[in-house]
Amino acid sequence: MSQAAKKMQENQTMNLFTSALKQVDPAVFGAIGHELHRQQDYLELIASENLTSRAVMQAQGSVLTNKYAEGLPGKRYYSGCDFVDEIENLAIERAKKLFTCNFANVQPHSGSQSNQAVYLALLQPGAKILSMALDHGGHLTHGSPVNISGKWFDVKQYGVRKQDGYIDYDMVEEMAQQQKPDMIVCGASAYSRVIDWKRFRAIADKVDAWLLADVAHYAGLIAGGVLPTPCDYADVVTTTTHKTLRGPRGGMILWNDEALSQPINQAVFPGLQGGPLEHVIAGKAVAFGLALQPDFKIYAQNVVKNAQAMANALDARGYTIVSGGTDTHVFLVDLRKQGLVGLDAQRSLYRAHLNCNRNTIPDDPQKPWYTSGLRFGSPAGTTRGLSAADFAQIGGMVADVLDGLKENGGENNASVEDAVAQKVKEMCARFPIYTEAL
Ligand code: DSN
Repeated sequence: MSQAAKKMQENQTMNLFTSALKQVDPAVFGAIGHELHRQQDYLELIASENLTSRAVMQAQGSVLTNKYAEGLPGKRYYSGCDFVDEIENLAIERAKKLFTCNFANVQPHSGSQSNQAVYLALLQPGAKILSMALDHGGHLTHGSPVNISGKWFDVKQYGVRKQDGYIDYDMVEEMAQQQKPDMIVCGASAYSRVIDWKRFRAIADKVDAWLLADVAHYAGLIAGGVLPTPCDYADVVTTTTHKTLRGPRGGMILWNDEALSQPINQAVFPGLQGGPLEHVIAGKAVAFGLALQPDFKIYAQNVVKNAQAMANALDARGYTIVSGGTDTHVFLVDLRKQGLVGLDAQRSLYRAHLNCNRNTIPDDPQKPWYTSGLRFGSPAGTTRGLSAADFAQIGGMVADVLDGLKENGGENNASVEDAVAQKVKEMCARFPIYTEAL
């Protein structure tokens, strides 16, 4: 090898292990920096998002990203797994403690894959599922026709009562008796009320169905003790780890009956996934450790108080809250009275630095791309340190923007949006987040 080639190889090796992203890839580094500024200057009101800890992000950005570890701790298909075993065992033990259950699989890459793994473990193709309809607050993976769950299973769906927006348990029971499903799925992504897990168990028992509770949205509130746990009632519980639980993006499966361990673990791997993301699992371990601290209980309580304060403020300004309010971190605004479309409202709020997502409301006359509703949530703002009084003020600012949009017939109202954006930026500056993106 020539001296020049040797030198080049040395440089590359040195660069690979020591050079920072800023030098290696200024384009990606720059975009990450812009995202940091966006998170600093916008109020995050998307109910499924949160601001995870720097510690979680450090664990995710670690050397663990290099390791293959198919299998489970102590039983891997690759060698060199001592330390990832230690980390994955920490995640499992902390998850079990946090949710008071006997078994946990922390390998699912997402909530969606957690649900797929449970279907694979417990059902055959063509099996019958009874679940909550997407436009009533359910989730795509609960049997939507556009999702694999809706394509591979025979799905019937329950919803909320027209008169009050609460889950219609009598309807669930009647449908279960008629349909005799193999599995009932409960849990939701846009439902703001306490879910009666015990009633779901009773219904599932009447028809001898599996009960799956998907608590992706509620996990942090359950861990924080402000919502009841389904672990005592459901055969299997699935969740994400990045929403109210405030960890890295990922999924997890929990259960109590040892007889389910083999089918569930084998469904995750090799049934569905390959190598687990051990760097993300390390982030999960860190997040679960933080959620076991006493102050996480205060956080969970504040999340609910803050969502309620914001929903009340919007209600006081004449906006319809689906089901009349919230017991959780999330609520839906029905925009039909104002004649607004969710897409226009979402865009207008974003110009005012208020970030939320448009969402279908029960029996929405609009298509899912447009919608007649907006979904708001308090997890990220509460992490930032905002109080109920701040959230009441945010509710007022949202109402200002929506009123402005209505006055302009659903078109931009730049003067209102700009004025609110200024106030939001001031509020964000009072509650700083990360100072560095990496
Ligand atoms: N995308 C998540 C949510 O916003 O609720 C669910 O998949």
